[in-house]
Amino acid sequence: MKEQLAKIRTEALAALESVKDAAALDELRVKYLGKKGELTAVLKQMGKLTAEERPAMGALANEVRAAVEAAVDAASEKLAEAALSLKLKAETVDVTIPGKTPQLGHKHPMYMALDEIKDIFVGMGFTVLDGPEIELASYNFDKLNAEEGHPSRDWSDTFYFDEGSRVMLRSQTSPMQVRAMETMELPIRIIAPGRVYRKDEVDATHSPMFHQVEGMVIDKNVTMADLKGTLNLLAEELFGKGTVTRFRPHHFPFTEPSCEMDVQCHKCGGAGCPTCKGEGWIELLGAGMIHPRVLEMSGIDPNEWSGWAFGMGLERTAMRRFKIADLRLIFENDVRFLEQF
Ligand code: 2NL
Repeated sequence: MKEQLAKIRTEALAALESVKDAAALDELRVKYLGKKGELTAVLKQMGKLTAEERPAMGALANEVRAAVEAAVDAASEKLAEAALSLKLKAETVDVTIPGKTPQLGHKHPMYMALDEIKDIFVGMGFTVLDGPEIELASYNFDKLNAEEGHPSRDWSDTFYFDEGSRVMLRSQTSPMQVRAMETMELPIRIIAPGRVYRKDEVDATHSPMFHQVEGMVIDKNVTMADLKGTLNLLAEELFGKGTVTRFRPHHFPFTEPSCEMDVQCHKCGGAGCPTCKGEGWIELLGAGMIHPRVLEMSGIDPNEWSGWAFGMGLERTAMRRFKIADLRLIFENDVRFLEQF
C-alpha cells in the first residue's frame, strides 16, 4: 500500500508537470483526487490494515493528497499565466503604425462673421440677447408700429400658426428688443442675433429662413450722431480701417428718421465694378432713431429717453466678407465649400 501511494505521487506529479491545457488538467485531477480516483481507491483498502499500521498509512495518504492538490493548483496557475501572456501577445497594439487623421470641422463662415460682429459690440459694452423663434404678432408687428394692414404682415409674406394671425415665426429679431425695452432697466445697449423667417422662394439671394442681427441703444440725449459713429466703427472693424460709408434716407415703420448704410466697394474704391454691380457702393444695413411711438408702447417716455436701432442680414454680410456669390452655398453645408474658410 505504501508503494501504491508512492507510485501515485510520482506518477501524478510527473503528469501534472507537463500538462498542456485546462481540459487535460481537469482529467488528471479527477483521475487522482476524484471520488472514483486512484487515491480514493487506495484509501478504501485501509480497512485491511491492522490498527497499528493505520495511523501512519493515513498520514502518508493525506500527505500524498496534499502534494497532488498543491501540484494541481500550481499547474492551474501556470496554465492561466500562459493563457494571459498569449492573449497579451495577440492583442499587442503597434503604436508605431501611422494613425488615421480624423476630419476636423470648424466654424461655419456665417458664424465667423457673427462672432466678429458680437465681439465688436461686446467691446463697446453691448449685451447679446437670445429669444424665441415662435413669436406673437403683437411683438413682431404691433409694438413695432407695423399695425394691421402693413404689407409685411400679409399671409403671403409671413408664416402664421393660426387662422387669427396671432402666433408666427418671427420675421425679424426686433421682438427680442421689444421684450428688452419692456423688462430691462434703462439705459440699454443690446444686440439680438438669430434666425428669422419670411415666405420667400429660394434663389441666389433669397431664403425662407435667414439670420439677422439687430441692435439698439436707449439712453438720455442719444442722437443720430451716436448711430453714425457706432455704425461707422462697425464698418471699419468688419472691412478695415478707412472704410468709407454713406447714409441714405429710407423708411421703416419702427424708426424715424430711418436710413440705410452703404459701404464703399472695397474692390473698385467707388468707381463701379462687378462686385458692387457698377454702383460703387454696397448696402450693409438699415437703421434709424427709434420711433417715439415704439418707445411709448414699451413704456418708455420719449421725452426723457431716445435711442437708435439697426438691423442687418448676416448671410449677406458673410457673403460680402468672404466673397461668396450664391446664398444657397451658405445653407447647403457642402464640405468642399466649407473647407475653404
Ligand atoms: C433691415 C432694417 C432695422 C430696426 C431694424 C428696431 C427694433 C426696435 C425698434 C426700432 Cl425694437 N428698430 N430695429 C431698426 C431699423 C432697421 O432693420 O434692413 N434689416 C435687415
